[in-house]
Amino acid sequence: MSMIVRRLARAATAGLVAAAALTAAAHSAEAADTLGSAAAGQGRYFGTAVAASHLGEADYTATLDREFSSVTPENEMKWDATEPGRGTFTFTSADRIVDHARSEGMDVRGHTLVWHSQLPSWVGSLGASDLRTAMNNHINGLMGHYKGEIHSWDVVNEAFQDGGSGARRSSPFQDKLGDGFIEEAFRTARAADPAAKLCYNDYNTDGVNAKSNAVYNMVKDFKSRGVPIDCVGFQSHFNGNSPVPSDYRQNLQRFADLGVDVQITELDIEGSGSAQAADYTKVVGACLAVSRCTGMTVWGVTDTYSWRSSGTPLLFDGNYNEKPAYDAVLAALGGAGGPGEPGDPGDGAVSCTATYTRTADWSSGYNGQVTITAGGEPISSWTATVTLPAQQTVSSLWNGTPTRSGDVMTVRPSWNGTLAAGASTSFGFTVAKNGSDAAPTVGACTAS
Ligand code: 9MR
Repeated sequence: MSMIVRRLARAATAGLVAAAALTAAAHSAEAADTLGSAAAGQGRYFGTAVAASHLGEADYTATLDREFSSVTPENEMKWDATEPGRGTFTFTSADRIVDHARSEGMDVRGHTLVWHSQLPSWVGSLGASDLRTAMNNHINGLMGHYKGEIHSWDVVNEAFQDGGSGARRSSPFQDKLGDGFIEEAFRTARAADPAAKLCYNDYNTDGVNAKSNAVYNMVKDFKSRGVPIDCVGFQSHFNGNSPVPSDYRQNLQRFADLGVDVQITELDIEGSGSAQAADYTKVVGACLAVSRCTGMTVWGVTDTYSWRSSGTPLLFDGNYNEKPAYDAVLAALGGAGGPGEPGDPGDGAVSCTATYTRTADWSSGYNGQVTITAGGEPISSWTATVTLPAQQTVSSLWNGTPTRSGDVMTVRPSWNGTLAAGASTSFGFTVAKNGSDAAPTVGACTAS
């Protein structure tokens, strides 16, 4: 991709050029060959977390500048970094990132204004009235300093507990100001920079569960009462204990249906090779399937500097080589897929992912659909398994060839085995519930 097209791509995601013009430019020139330009072709940004301390490293900065259209300061905008003493603001490190991003035409996500962690001790020692003043002053201080320069702010981060309760997490803000602190923070933020998108950001909210239900109910309440909120961030830190949820796309969609944008804000997936690549394909596919999913951010440029570096969760290895996960993301974004650079690890490894949706539902039955998406290489066939709850029976299946063994249905292609890298097909089926409304389990997809 030419430098001009790349800059156009960045300008468009920054809102300076209409997305349609950008798409035309990117397509007419040549297939996008960077994450940022390929995402721009889909009307999305593709960002990364950045640490100011690495901006002097040539490989780090070259990779950052070439590939990404948005940056999130990994730690530099947090409270401990920006207001270490009450009313004393320091923006040196954050400014370094914002200045770099602006000089490269990248967007900036602001992370984060009100969070229980990385909070200087003086905040925790304030009484309720002073704490409220300090919270609003902090929001005004940061948003005022960067007014007009931040496309989205994580106004409140991680305010809900893990586990099944859906309760608020204990923090100085929650404990002293009560549930209303979130609403107050968003109202203050809207006034401080009306042009910035205001996001609530959290983790373990990526699928439908008690925690995401609690966030969902809060957003629904905010929308119904006119509390200003524009987006919800899904951090998306995945590993073996916390895999990409099968209902990821549905969860993003239900939030979008409330009338907010959704963003994937801190994506990393521990693993390697084609399995990691397939998971990344799934995440990108989920975002692209939700029209209000406006962009994705991975939580770092290289595995070496990841907060989970031993899990090698990112798209570039320690030598800034593109990993199979990189090829998969680029292909899923519609960029130049196919064979990677000579010596690119994992070249030629075929993979696919299978994601399940219930597309219709009535009292005695439902229709299910499984979408098969090829990974970073073209495939000529795929196999997916669907395990049904014991009572349920399948009355018909289309766009696939099933064989059944007990509760497990193995489905292979009918006419639709051949898929380009990153391309999708789907098969559907009708199920008689026979008293069980439970969802089937879709197993891993295998490709050849
Ligand atoms: O990646 C960040 C790491 O460098 C910091 O030490 C850590 C401290 O809390 O925060 C990490 O970023 C977190 C982000 O700000 C909020 N969501 C979870 C991220 C990973 O811990």
